[in-house]
Amino acid sequence: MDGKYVTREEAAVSVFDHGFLYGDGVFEGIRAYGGRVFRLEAHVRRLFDSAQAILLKIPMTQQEMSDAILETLRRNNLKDAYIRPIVTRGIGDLGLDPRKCMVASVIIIAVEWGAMYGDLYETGLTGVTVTVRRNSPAALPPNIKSLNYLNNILGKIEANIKGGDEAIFLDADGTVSEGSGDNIFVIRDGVINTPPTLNNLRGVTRQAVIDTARAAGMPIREIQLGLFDLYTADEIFVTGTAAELAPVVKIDGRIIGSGKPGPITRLLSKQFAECTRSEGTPIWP
Ligand code: PXG
Repeated sequence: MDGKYVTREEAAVSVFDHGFLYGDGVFEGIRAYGGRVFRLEAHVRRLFDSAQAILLKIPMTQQEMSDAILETLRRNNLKDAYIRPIVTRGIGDLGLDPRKCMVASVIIIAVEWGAMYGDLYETGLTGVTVTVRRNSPAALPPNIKSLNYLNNILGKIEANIKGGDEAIFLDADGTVSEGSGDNIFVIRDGVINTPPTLNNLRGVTRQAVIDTARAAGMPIREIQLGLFDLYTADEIFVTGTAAELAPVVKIDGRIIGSGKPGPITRLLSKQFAECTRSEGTPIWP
């Protein structure tokens, strides 16, 4: 926290921090696999891009941020971990004006972490499209990974109520956007489709899957999708740092393809696992 290493119990933020009061701040979610941090530079760059978009000055360089993340992992002796860098606007008063906050606060949380969905990687997730629409890019661009996740949480609550494992968001026009914490891919006739990133987060996992598919010569394209494309897909999967690559086998009661994780999803999943095992910045150089 702000350059000091503290225990879980000691780690506390002020009630006057604008991150707490208003969600005024940005964050990242990063994974380490077998002692290597997956796509560290891409995550740190996105953190700084998010900060730039909300006019938040991070009081360190990208290199210093990467070094601090690696040092946090070393101090906790973590090899397989989830890392949560957070930058808040810092301590201000009860007014909104960010000019009252003199210095941004930097927090890095690192915890041990395994797979998120357990058996669901084998059996597949149930997705539900939610009535709450993804934040409009004209209001709060989904590209900013901000501390204000209420839109995502409202979708997740709706999915929970409707008995789904993940919420699938549409935007105000009914165009497919993303999940509550992951990007979406839709396969039809051997072509892998994913929405362009105007109405969703530029996922690091999304990019890794695009890179892997292109390297393997698989047809992949960024294209706007609607509900019909979801319901008539051969395969669907979602991608995220936490979710990794998770098959979706049912959406709104419609069975997708065979109702089991499809062959392209399974192949990409295997290729992604190879990436996470072989790529990455070593924690101990
Ligand atoms: N979209 C949104 C809205 C996200 O929050 C992704 C896509 C995937 O991006 P990456 O770069 O991780 O491939 C995210 C990921 C969770 C959780 O509990 C997920 C995220 C953040 C916090 C929690 O699943 N972000």
